[in-house]
Amino acid sequence: MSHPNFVSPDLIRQRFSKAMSDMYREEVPLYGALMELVEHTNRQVLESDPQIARQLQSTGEIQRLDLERHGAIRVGTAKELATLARLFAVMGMQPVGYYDLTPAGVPVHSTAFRAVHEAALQVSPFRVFTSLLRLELIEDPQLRDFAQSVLDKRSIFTPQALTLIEHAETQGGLTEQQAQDFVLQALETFRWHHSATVTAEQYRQLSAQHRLIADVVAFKGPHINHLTPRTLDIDIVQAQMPAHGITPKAVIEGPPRRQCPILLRQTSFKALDEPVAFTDQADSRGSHSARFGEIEQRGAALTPKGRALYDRLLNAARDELKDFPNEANAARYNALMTQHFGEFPDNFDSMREQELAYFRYFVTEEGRSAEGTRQASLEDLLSNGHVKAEPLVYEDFLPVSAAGIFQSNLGDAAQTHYGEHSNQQAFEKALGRSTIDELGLYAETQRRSIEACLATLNA
Ligand code: OOG
Ligand code: NI
Repeated sequence: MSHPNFVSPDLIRQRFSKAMSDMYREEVPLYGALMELVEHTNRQVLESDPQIARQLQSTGEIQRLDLERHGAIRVGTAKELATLARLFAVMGMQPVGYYDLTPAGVPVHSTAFRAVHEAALQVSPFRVFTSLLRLELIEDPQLRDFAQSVLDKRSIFTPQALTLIEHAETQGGLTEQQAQDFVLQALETFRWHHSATVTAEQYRQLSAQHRLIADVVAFKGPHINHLTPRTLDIDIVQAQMPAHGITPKAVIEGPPRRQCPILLRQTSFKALDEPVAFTDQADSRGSHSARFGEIEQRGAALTPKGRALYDRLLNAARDELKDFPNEANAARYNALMTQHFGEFPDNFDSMREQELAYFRYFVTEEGRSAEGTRQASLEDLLSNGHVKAEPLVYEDFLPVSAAGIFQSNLGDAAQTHYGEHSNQQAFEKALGRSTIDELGLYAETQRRSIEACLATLNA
């Protein structure tokens, strides 16, 4: 039972997301510029496209659009990951999905912490893509031991944050004062630190192994490396970024532009070179690049059948390109994507009829005022206009896209080939629990909405 004096986890998450955004805006000025561009574009789209405005109104997404962000962090040890899971749980966030990045030459595996119920997502859809470094993939045993010993020494949580997590777990929640303290204390874990925990030479060695390893091991904590707003038209933002002093990566990750957006499209700008003080230097003479900017456009969540079709078409386009998409082959890549995705129906009725996407069902005004619909089936209610279907928005990430985002920020070092691949079991052991299957969550939301419609109209 939740205590009447406790602040709801959803509200804590909403406040935390705002605090994170304020901190990042202060730390990374380009983030502010990107936010303005996204807000401006979203206003434009809503004014010029009444259908999108209507659809977002029906689903309630219009109210969460300006709040919508995802962040990303990378941690070094099982203990850090397990404690993060407890910290995020205080804010109603659970680990959803498992992403293996080793096929793309990035020595991590990941999950996304987020709210899981549509009502909670409505209050705050804040998500954090969280990666765990796979130290076992460092070939040099001496360097591996060194990295391990540096990580074992650090503590990425403030003592007060740890106490408040325990309070939340034993009391079942946090009071107003505790919730306020928690937001401030939790934020510290994600802050950027100018001072490194290793010498310049140790940094160089870690970095030579993989730049990502240096990013995780050489610092006091898992600084948030990007915070991504949601745009309603990613092509407009991508085209306008240069005019705002922001250079985007060569291609937009995810599906091509469509009438009916699906899954997730993302683009990013290159990591910034930032001054860093190594332990053997008195001033910030060194530099490190980790933090970058990203934007995303979200579309319909796909069913297993829709996702299989997406994966097949994406692979076909990439196989035909015969290379990672880059500056030189970007135009050809876009053309191949458009060509292959011609096979994916681009209207919501077909996607619904062929069970390619998940939908939410709503009783219409007509439905509310009509009588005599008792025991009608969902299809009857749809065809007589008493119920309408809106696509369910995709709340997760895409492994191939995530790899593309990692790579555009890591450069050549990301071409490493690892013999060992997916290891969800090891990840979940480190996490201290299993990850949730995202497809089950969408199916549940769809089912709840159908039941609610039938209960209203067939009562
Ligand atoms: C995460 C990269 C993946 C996304 O949105 O797919 C990502 C990272 O660089 O830590 O952010
Ligand atoms: Ni991201």
